[in-house]
Amino acid sequence: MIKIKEKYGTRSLGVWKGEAIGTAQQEQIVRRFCSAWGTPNYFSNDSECFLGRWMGYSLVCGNWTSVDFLNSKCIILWGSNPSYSHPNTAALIMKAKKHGAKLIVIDSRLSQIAKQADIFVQIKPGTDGALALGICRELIKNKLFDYKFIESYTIGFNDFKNYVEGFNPQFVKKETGVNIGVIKKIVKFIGNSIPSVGIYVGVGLEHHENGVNNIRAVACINGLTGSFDAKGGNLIPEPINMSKLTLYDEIHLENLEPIGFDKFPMLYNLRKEAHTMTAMDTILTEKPYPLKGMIITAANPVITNPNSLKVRKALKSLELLVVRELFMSETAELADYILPAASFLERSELHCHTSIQAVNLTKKVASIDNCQSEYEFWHDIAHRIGIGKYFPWNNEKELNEWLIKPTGISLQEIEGHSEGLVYKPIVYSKWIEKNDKPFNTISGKIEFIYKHQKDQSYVNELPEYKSPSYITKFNKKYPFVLISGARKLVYYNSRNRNLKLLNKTGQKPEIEIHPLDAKKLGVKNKDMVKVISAVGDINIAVKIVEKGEIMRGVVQVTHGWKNANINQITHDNINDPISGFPLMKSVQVNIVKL
Ligand SMILES: Nc1nc2c(c(=O)[nH]1)N[C@H]1C(S)=C(S)[C@@H](COP(=O)(O)OP(=O)(O)OC[C@H]3O[C@@H](n4cnc5c(=O)[nH]c(N)nc54)[C@H](O)[C@@H]3O)O[C@H]1N2
Ligand SMILES: Nc1nc2c(c(=O)[nH]1)N[C@H]1C(S)=C(S)[C@@H](COP(=O)(O)OP(=O)(O)OC[C@H]3O[C@@H](n4cnc5c(=O)[nH]c(N)nc54)[C@H](O)[C@@H]3O)O[C@H]1N2
Ligand SMILES: [Mo]
Repeated sequence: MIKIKEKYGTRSLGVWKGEAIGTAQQEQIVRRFCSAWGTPNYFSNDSECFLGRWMGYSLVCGNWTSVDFLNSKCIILWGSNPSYSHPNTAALIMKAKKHGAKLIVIDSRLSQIAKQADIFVQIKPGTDGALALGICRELIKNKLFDYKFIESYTIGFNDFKNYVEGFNPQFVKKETGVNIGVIKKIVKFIGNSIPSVGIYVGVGLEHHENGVNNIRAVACINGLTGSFDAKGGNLIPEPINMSKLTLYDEIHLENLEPIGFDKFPMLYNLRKEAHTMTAMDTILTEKPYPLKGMIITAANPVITNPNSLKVRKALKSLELLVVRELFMSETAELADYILPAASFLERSELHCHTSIQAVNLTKKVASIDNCQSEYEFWHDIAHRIGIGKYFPWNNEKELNEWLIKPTGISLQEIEGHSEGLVYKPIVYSKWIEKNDKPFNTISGKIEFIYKHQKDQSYVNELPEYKSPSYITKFNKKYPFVLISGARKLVYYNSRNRNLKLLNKTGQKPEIEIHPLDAKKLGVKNKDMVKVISAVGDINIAVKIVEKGEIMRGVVQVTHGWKNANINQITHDNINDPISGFPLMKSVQVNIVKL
């Protein structure tokens, strides 16, 4: 590290936090280290997870929201299958359904939760914005909106109203494949439930060329129905007042440009994230400056980032690659140093669950020699390289005590509440009390349009809809549309393929395909096919699904497999212009029988 600093400067070292340590305090420790060391290049899985949704909602209402499922009258799951991805949420939804809530699931596949929906809406990948704007048009036409709320608490309604005029049911049907009758039924369900309409957007909407604007369009449904912060709607959670681990207020690195900032300024401006995909090009080209070292913790980008052959080549060419892992992952195999990391069972950390406004402390239940917790690692390395003053706490416990102090809650109190200690009860319609700034947007109101372009944020004024390239630039060479990464119940991203017990479930990499498409290709179950995109190709076994399970012409492959790694064919250089997210769904591909 010191050699890299002397030769190229501090910014030439990056740090990458993966999904396995989530977004809790561990992320803040990594960010703290980056600032203390002097690099703006904090990377994470959030270059391709969650931030697309966060931005979409934040641009409209100033926050990421959480759905008040149990009180909702109409729940819309949009590109999410919690039955597999978040079973606890699925259980809440089923409970709400028992109490009379209607469930609408909008997905390109008949997912597990879609099978339990009152309305399953099968949609062409990447066209969700058109459906959302079409729904808004019908709500406005039928006067199914909260007029008082709109008048006092929103901006841009008239421009938005004019814009959605173009999204008539005939156009929406043609664009999305959703029948006019279904659109009208969705509108009726929403209209009957105002304001208790809870919409949850999943990762299915993020990995597209127009992801953020599509999500903004969805959030506008909440805006029209006044369901932001309403009982049974999308709540605006109140954060806990813990000490801040990040050093952004103290250490300013504005003169050092983060990687990807020129292309996707919102990612850094709003979230202080550098862009992982651009980082691979930077490593290989040294442009705009050399990136020579990377410390990776809890991530396996060789499998999980798009264009994985490029990722492999780039990481391999680094002067220093350190990987903190529990297992010999495909990324660890490339490392100069592999450091054993303590798992969640070996750590005692504070977790804040904003959706229920509760905090809890994980219990350390195991200890394995030489495995360092996140804090121990960053603490020890900081003390060796002369930035120890930023890591003054001797252990996790001291750190946790410092973190929780401003809240007035003690660690002991939290320990007594393994289910989570509520730090603030949930209050609805908080905006009514906040006269000066009801919502956390720049204008303080719900923004149907965004009028703050001067920060070169690449955000369009309106939540504009753009057809995916597979529609506008249909290429005969690639007649199929691939959606990748639909979660299965076993396995978690690239994890756990090495666990014998889970392997007994018999899950294998496969491409899910419509029976008529299979027939046309002349393939049967378990036949091997080559799937080819403009980026690369992979060989994979066929799984023919039931007729209604997937649309004709659409195929699905779950990510995470090393022998049939779908990210070998996903795009790192076709990105959502606002979030920078890669095109991993709506990918144009060809399929050839082997
Ligand atoms: N068991 C398990 N749980 C997990 C994970 C795991 O790998 N395994 N991963 C975790 C992670 S990192 C995340 S981010 C979350 C994600 O959690 P979710 O957001 O619930 O993700 P999925 O379960 O994949 O559901 C996404 C759905 O979007 C659909 N979809 C794809 N493209 C489109 C589209 O263009 N439009 C629409 N409307 N739908 C589309 C897919 O068919 C899929 O059913 O899950 C987490 N939980
Ligand atoms: N094609 C396609 N690709 C995708 C997606 C998709 O939908 N389609 N989804 C994307 C999404 S949403 C995400 S979040 C990313 C996730 O991608 P990554 O951030 O790479 O996450 P994982 O694949 O879960 O890898 C986590 C690694 O951390 C290790 N690990 C487990 N526990 C610990 C721990 O406690 N400490 C440390 N240090 N290491 C640990 C595991 O062994 C594993 O190797 O994948 C993305 N990739
Ligand atoms: Mo994720």
